[in-house]
Amino acid sequence: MRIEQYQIDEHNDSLLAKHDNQLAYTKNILAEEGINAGEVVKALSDFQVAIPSWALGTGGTRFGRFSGVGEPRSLEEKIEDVGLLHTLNRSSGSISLHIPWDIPERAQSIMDLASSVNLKFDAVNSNTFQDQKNQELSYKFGSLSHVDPKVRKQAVEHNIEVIRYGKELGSKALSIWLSDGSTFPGQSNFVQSFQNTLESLQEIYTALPDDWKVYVEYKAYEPNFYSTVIQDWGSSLLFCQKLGPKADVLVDLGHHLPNANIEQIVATLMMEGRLAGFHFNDSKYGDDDLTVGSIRPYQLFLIFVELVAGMQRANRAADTYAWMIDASHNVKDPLEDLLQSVEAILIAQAQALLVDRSKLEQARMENDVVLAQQILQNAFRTDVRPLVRESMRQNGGALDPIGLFRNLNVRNELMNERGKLTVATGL
Ligand code: RM4
Ligand code: MN
Ligand code: MN
Repeated sequence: MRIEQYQIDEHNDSLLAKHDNQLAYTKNILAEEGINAGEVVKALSDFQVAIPSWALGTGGTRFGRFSGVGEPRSLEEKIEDVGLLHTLNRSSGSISLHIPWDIPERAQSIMDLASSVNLKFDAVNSNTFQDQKNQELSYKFGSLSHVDPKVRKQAVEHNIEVIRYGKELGSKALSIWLSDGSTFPGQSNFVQSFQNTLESLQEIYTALPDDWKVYVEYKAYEPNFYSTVIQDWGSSLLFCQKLGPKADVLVDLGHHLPNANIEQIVATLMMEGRLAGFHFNDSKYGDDDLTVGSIRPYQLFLIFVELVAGMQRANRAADTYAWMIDASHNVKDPLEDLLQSVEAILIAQAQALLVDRSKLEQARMENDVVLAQQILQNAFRTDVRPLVRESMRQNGGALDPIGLFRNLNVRNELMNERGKLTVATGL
């Protein structure tokens, strides 16, 4: 299914009067604060968030999975789905492939299909957290860190194969998330596991093309429950520093222990120039992979306050980082959920752009704690949704992507095309 431009235009026309009013009001209140709303809209229009190929189907928990309808059955249909998202919001212009869940067998036709819906290929993701059919050696007790060099070799080769697939599609980065660790005390030697992992990563690093990066993702626990080899940003940074300049730290919002100050981690990584990018999601308890901004929108805003500051300090454009949604949709329609997540990201970014940085610095210098809090919360409590809608509209997208998705009965249409009982690979 494709959504045509005239359908978006008709939809926008029906909402334009209301939108114009809201936008004019927002512009006015921002102008009173000396903020140019047009610049904020421009920054939002430039911000693109990648969609992972594994997040287009209904996810499950370890207790079960309640499939939706019309889920994509192939990589082609996943590209079609991301294309639909991007047509609606113009902010999801790339897809991140997971190997081997989504192997691009015919690279050229996959690339043609993607470019026909204006998509690029983001980082490619390896998978050594599961065993695949016909796999020679098991990853039950680890992959890159395994005590047996033969298993490590197999895992290294898999990563190099993933780079090969990515090269064919024009990807520029390999994302590695390692589930390696131990579930019981005594099970593994921390130092040996670290060193084995480092050696394996070094081999992968050597195989990286010159213009590629490797993103090293950390996670505090799960699937291992006692220790994880790359458990936190410190270990991840350590690996990256030992590997070299092509390795950077990937932060997944859900991969921290409860109440971690993620915004401070972000500030530190950016200070060191080692932030690769983000896997966005939200959580209340663990790696819940919920819709971005659904549980802790203030935390998301505070993270963006640091991201915006870090990008300005480093004079780096937003598209030099990797932004991706890494969520699982157990009860919502995956496409609607992804639209909500992208919107939440743009809202947080817009709010962060409203923060009066020089006033904030002055308040900090004067230890005016009350004022510092007020400056942040004034920005957070501003309704920036008209700016987000305007950025999508200016890019040719819909003023209300979810509204249009529903009006056009997209899910129904997909169900008619693909059938009721389809199950996508993924989380
Ligand atoms: C992990 C991690 C990775 C993702 C897998 C599916 O928890 O977030 O980024 O590839 O899940
Ligand atoms: Mn992740
Ligand atoms: Mn995760």
